[in-house]
Amino acid sequence: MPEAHPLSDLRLRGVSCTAVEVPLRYVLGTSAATVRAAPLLLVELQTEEGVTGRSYVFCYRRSGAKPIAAAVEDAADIVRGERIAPVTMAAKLQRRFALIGVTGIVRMALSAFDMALWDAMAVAAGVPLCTLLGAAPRPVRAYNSCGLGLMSPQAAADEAEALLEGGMQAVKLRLGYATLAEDLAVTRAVRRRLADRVQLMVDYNQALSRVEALERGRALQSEGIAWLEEPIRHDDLPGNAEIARALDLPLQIGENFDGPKDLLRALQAQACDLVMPDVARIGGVTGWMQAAGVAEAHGIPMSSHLMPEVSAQLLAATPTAHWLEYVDWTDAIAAEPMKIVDGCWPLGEKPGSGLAWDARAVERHRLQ
Ligand code: SMN
Ligand code: MG
Repeated sequence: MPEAHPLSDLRLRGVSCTAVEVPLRYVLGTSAATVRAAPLLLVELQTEEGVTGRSYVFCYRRSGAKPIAAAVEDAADIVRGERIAPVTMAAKLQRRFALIGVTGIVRMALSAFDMALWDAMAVAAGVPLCTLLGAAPRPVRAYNSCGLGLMSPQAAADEAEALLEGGMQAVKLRLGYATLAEDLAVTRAVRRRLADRVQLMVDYNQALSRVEALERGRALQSEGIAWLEEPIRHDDLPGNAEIARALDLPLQIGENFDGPKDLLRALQAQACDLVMPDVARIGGVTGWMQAAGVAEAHGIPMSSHLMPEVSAQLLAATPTAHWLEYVDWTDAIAAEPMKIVDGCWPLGEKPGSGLAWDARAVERHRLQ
């Protein structure tokens, strides 16, 4: 275990970014795109004291890696030499990036930088990130979000069953076929294959119009589903509010919230029953903790989106923690892939947010 350092004495030296593309064990065909390999940007932050902080973000497209890396390096240049202080640094960086706009790629870069800062602090303190945030490490309930893209009912049922390894108690199915009949056929095939105690979430990836969402949502209400995710455009708040009001199914949105204010606006508009921010869009650890306070104030359960390593740490410190979205994407480059135990992500006593890479695997999957 590395030596602990006083947090008052930790200064930013610099960052280095590495883009990789990791193959997915389960191909993920959503109504929006087919993901066969995931482009990730790995961020490594150095301090003057020799402590390293790590983070990564999913770039969605290969072309995202370079501009996100450029913005991470720009952010580090702005606060280089300063004492590591993520909240203070976030305020300064948001001012500096205000005119280009703290959204999209810039938001992802600042989130990645923030996560690496927090990781460095937790590593320096010799404690898991959740401990630094005031929470005791505990197992975090996870659903398996690998695979279960658009496919035949039989193939989906087979894949759903395979995804229960590790004692998983929930899986997520992508919907948004051409017809409601196909959505229903796949949902029923999967539901029939799973034991009653296994929860089934469904995700439309914003495929539907309001009218279609109401029709399909009503049809799905009696199919034993735990939540209906992103049936329509994520930013149509009145539309989402109408769907949330009309259906008994809990409406889940949040992976596209751009900063904590988007979460606040969605809850003020009563646009959903559940939220699932993405740590790389909500503003890193700093933005997540602000969002968690807003969710708690509204009594809304909060789940995560991708990046399960840091998300598990954050959910342990989230008052209304609901579900961790588990994906195995970093297994290909992890020094030690995480194993789900009894349906939970086990949070141990390892310092930081739990990221350590296998250097040779990173080299093998590196994007030029
Ligand atoms: C999703 C989004 C982006 C990439 C893969 C999967 C999906 C989810 O919406 O919720 O996991
Ligand atoms: Mg989704």
